[in-house]
Amino acid sequence: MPMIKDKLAKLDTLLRKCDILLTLLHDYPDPDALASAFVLSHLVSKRYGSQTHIAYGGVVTRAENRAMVQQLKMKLIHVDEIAWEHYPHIAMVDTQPAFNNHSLPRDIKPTIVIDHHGKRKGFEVAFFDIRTEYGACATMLLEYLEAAGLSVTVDIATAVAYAIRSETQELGREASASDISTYLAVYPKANIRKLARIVKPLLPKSYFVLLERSLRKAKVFRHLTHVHLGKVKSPEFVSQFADLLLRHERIGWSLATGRFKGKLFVSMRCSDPHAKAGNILKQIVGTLGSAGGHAMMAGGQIFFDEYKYKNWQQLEDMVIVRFLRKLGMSETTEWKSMLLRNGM
Ligand SMILES: [Mn+2]
Repeated sequence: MPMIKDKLAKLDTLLRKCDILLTLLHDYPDPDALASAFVLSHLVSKRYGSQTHIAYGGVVTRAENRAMVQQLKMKLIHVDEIAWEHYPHIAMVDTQPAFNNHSLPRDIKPTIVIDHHGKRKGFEVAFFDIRTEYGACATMLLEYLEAAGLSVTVDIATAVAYAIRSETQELGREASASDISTYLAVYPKANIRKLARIVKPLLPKSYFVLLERSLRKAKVFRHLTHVHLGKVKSPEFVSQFADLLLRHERIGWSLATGRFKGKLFVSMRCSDPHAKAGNILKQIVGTLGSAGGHAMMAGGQIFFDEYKYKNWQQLEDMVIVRFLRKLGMSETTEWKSMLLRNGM
């Protein structure tokens, strides 16, 4: 890995005298973001003797993600409690300054960006490593740890194993050869009991209530499905339901929306590895908000402007009309209830 050795040498020059590093995650951090920060913090504390803090915005609601934080005793600080000026160096993982899915103040510049999403122009940092061919950002971080000759602890192995599984849907979605070989390398070192508690956590009653309500609202047309979840307690549920609906055997595209804090969150999934879900959702959202993603998965947010839209439903309908148009379908499509239709 000559490239990674060069990158590590560059990190050395930047962080050799670093007393404290803050790693910032995207809001509502997912397992890939959590594991990436966990590995980076370990690397930096072992290699440079630095203190490390991890910050996030939003909340961690999803049962699996909460279990991950608890089982691996991850110490996280909410951005509301961060005094940014205390950190001479800030790293961002699984996101970038030009994205709007994180809580980095506009006047603060990070030193380090390590991500696997397509590079958005308009930011300059001393160190960046962006590899879009990687299914999980945590895979990239583990390569740094190995290049540094540091051992993979049980908790790191557990975190990375779960991150790769969850981010690539059990290695079935956009997993590269590096993701697979990393997963196979960390799995034997992971704490299998902890991993099981993370993969299959106990679920609160509210999860089942939401599941029932959401399935009732799910609509299908040919190989397409969508659901408007309405008001959600966390945007995490939107991506979770887009994933779930795509598992329907007759479905090739799924789209889920949820209303949260003045924004409509949209998640889109596709079963075709050659699709361009990220680009399609960017076009659907257009200038109304922001969106991004990969071939088979995409996410975005649209601000609900009360002067522009009659109500939330108008905005939700508009997203579906644009979704149909992008896939070359008629806008007058008769959506049917997923559960009530015979034979579905
Ligand atoms: Mn990721």
